[in-house]
Amino acid sequence: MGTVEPQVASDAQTQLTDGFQLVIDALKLNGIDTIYGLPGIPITDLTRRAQAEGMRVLSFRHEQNAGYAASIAGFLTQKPGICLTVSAPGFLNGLNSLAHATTNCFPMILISGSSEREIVDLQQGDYEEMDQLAIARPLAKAAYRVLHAEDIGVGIARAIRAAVSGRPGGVYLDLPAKLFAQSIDAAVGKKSLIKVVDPAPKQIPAPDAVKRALDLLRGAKKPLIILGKGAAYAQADADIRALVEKTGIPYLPMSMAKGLLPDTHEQSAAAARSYVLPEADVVMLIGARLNWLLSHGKGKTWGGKGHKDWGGQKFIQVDISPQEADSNVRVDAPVVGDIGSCVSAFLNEIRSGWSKPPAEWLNAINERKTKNIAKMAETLAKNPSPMNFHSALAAVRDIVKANPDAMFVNEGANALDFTRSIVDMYQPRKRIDVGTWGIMGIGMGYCVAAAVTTKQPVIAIEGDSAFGFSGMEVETICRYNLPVCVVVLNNNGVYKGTDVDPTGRDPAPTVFVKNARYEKLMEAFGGVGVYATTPAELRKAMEEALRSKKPTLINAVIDETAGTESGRITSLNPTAKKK
Ligand code: ADP
Ligand code: TPW
Repeated sequence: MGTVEPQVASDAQTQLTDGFQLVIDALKLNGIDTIYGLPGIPITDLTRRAQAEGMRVLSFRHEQNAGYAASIAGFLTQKPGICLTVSAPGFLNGLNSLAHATTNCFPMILISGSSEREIVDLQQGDYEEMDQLAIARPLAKAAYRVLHAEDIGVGIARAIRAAVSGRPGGVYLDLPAKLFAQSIDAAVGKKSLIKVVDPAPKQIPAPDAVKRALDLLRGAKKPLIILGKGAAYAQADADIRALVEKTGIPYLPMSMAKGLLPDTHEQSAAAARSYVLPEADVVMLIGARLNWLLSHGKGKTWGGKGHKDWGGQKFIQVDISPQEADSNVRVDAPVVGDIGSCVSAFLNEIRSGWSKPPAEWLNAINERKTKNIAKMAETLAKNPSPMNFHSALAAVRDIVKANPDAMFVNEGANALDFTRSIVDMYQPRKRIDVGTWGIMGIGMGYCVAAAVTTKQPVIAIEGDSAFGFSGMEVETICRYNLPVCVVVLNNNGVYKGTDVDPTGRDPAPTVFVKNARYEKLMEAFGGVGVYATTPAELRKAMEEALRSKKPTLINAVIDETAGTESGRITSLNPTAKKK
C-alpha cells in the first residue's frame, strides 16, 4: 500500500492533454481561428472542441466547398486556410481544393483524419482505408503525417511554414484517428507546441537584378506592366500603385488583380488589351505567370507570326519563385523576391527621376480605349427582351460601383468573361474567381469565406451551370446568416440552353431543365429568393439584398441563345471535324 499511494497522488496531480486539444492549441497559438470542414469519424470531436474553444468552425455540405473556402481565405488573409475532413471519401472530396490551392499559389492546409496505419499499410481492409499521404503528395506543396501527440506542434508548424513561405501553396496534414485520443502530460504537451516566427520571411531582391530590370524598362518605347494575383496576394497595394503612377506605364490587371488600382484608372490598358499585348516592347510581370491565361507569352496574341512564335517582347518577371522565369519564353530580367520588397526596391531606385513613356504609345492606347469603351457603353445601354448578359451586367456594374467594399465572386464561362470585362472593381482583393484552372465550383465556398474573413457583403455572379457545382451550400450561407447575394445568370444550360440531342431521345449534354427556379433553393432554407426577368428587377433585388444583408438568390433569367461555347476560350475547345 505504502508504495502505491505516492503514484496515485502523482497521477491525480498530473494534468493530461490529448491529441484533439494539442491540434487546437497549436492552431490557436499561430493565430488560426477558423476551420472550414465537415465532421465525421475521426474528427467530429475536433470540430466540437475547436468551437468550444472559441474557434470559428464552419461546417459545409460537401468538403470540396469547404476546401475552396479555405483556399480563398488563405489568399485573402495570407494565413493558411484550414480545411478539415474525415478519412478516404472526405479526404478525396477535399483533394480538389488542395490541388487548386497549390495551382493558384494560395496558402491552405488540408487536415484529414485517417485510418489505422498498421491496418492501412497491410491493406487489411480498415474503415475508410486509404494511403492518403501518398495520394496527396503530388498535389500539394508539402505533405506530412503526425503519429505521436508530442509531434503535433512540429507538424502544424511545418505545415504553416510550407503553406505561406516562398510561393504559397496547399499543404496536406494527415492525422490518424489514434493520434487524437493519445494522452500526454499537459505541461509536456504545451512545451511541444511551436509559435512559428516569421512564417513568410521577406525575400529581398538582389540589387543587380533590380538595376537590370529598371535599365530594361527605362529603355522601352512601349512599356507595359501586368499585375497578377500574386501582386494582389502580396498586400503591397500602395507601393504597387505608386510604381505604376510614378513610372506612368500603362498596366493590365489579370482577373484577380482587378481593383489593385481602380479599373477606371487612366493608366489601365484593359480596354485596349488586344492592342497592347502585341505592341508592347518591354513587359514587366508582377506576380503573374506566362501561362495559358497570357497565351504563354507568345503566338498571335503577342504579335508572333505563328501560333508558337515569339512576338519580340522583352520580359521582366517579378516573382518569389526563382524557377518561374523562362517557363515559356525568355525572361531577360528576372527579379526574385517577395513583391512588397521588390516593388519598394524599384521605388527607391526611381526616386531619382523617371521619364514617362513616349506620348505616341500612351496616345495610341488611349485612342483604342476610348473607342472600345464607347462601343461597350452603347451595347450596355440597350435593353433587349429577354435580358442578355450585357443588360444584366450593366445593372451589376452600377451596383458594384455603388458598393465598392463588397466582395465579388464570379464563375461560369460567358458569365465569367462578360462580367470580368464589364464590371469594374475599385479596391484590391475584392474580385475572386475561377483562377488558374478556370474551375467551376468555387462559388458558394468562396462566398462563405469572403463573408467570414472580410465581414463585408458578398455579391456572386454565377452561370447557372457553375452555380450547380456548389449550390447546396446556400443552406450553409443561410445557416450562418451570411450577407451573400447570389445572382444566377440563367440561360438554361452550360454556355447556353439551346442544344438538342440529334436522335431526339434525351436532353442535349449541355442543357438543363427549362425555366429552373433556382431562387426557391434559397427560400427552402429561409433566405430570400427573387425571380428577375429585367435589369430593373435585378437591380432592385440586388439593392435590397445589400441593404437587408439577408442571404439572397436572384434567378436572373436571360436569353437562352445568349452565350458562346466555352466563352472567350473557344479556341482551346477541340471540335470534331464536320463532315
Ligand atoms: P495570374 O493568374 O493572376 O496571372 P498567377 O497565379 O499566374 O497570376 O501568378 C501568381 C504568381 O505570383 C506566382 O508565380 C507566384 O509565385 C507569385 N507570387 C505569389 N505571392 C507572391 C509574393 N508574395 N511575392 C512574389 N511573388 C508572389
Ligand atoms: C470542375 C467545364 C467550363 S465553363 C462551364 C463548364 C461546365 C459552365 C458554363 O456554363 P454556365 O455559364 O456556368 O452556365 P454560361 O454563362 O457560359 O452559361 N468542370 C469543372 N470545371 C470546368 N471548367 C468545367 C467542368 C466548364
